[in-house]
Amino acid sequence: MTALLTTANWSSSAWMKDLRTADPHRKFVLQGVDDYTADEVRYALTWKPPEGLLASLPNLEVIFNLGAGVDAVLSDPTLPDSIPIVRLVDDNLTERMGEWVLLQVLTHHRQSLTYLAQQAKAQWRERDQPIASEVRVGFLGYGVLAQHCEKLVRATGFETHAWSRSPKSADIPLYVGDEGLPEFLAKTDILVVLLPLTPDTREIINTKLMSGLAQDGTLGGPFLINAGRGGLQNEADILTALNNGTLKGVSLDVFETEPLPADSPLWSAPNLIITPHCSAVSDPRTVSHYVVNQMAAFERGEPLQNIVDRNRGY
Ligand code: NDP
Ligand code: OXD
Repeated sequence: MTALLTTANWSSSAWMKDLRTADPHRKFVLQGVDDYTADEVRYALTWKPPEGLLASLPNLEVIFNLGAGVDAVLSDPTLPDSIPIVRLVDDNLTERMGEWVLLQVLTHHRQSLTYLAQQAKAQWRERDQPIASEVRVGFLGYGVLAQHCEKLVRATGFETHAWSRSPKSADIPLYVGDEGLPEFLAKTDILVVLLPLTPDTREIINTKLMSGLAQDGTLGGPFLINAGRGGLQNEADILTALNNGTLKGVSLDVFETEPLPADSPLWSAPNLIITPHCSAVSDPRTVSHYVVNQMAAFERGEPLQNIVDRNRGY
């Protein structure tokens, strides 16, 4: 059963090689390069598929989204509504996100931007350093990625808590829904955003939310870290918050427009770290096995794993 690969700006040759190595018996075809007929395609392996592509495949049975976030695939107005969408859950991706989030938390906690600025001026000046257990790190979203990141941050000594859409058992304080948000924010010194982009979460990072963060913390003001999606944030509000002191520092891996335009004022904003949507990149070496194993299980009549709930949007 043929699997069609479409990877937007990723290196498709590496993906084709790893997929064919993971399952030498299956026919994999690359959209826009290989010859295939629309009728033969049973699986679409996609990252940001071109609008209309999935609707043009009459015998499509499963859509495998090659990333964890499915906002791009769900934004196609022609998306066939009866086909299951499987999203990516991959230990390698999760661990990479853990590294990035811990790095950003420690960077702000240990005042690295201040020390780098001092270094540029050959300035030897020790700053007061709060201890990690006095700093409260709050996770907006508490799914696969945030749960892993939270454990790492907690193991490093920080106090942690989280916010999610629905209640669940957790061994940290968990705040739920609109009612839980104000209290969650009021106890947060470093906010880590790992939400999916849905109609409910679009631009959730705005002036109102940032103003609700703790102002009484030992770091002297709150910090924001977003690796979820750029559409979660209002960038003008973030700039205002940095400039008027509502936020002390920010790390962003995702942006309203990607690549971030060269003339974006974010590039020169104070105390802002920018990374180019690279906190947790899908690696074909591990993701190929995830997809190949799921296709084989599906053909044995077993249930697919990590199916997207289209009503929730993630
Ligand atoms: P999950 O689906 O496992 O977790 C999503 C979490 O967000 C859940 O805790 C969910 O709540 C919560 N949530 C969703 N909607 C709401 C809402 N309206 N109010 C409150 N909480 C909400 O996703 P992952 O952890 O795997 O991934 C999260 C996101 O990270 C992805 O969607 C993607 O956008 C982004 N990502 C970014 C990467 C990068 O390189 N920058 C790489 C990979 C992912 P509940 O638990 O109640 O369902
Ligand atoms: C993802 C991403 O969603 O890389 O996996 O952004």
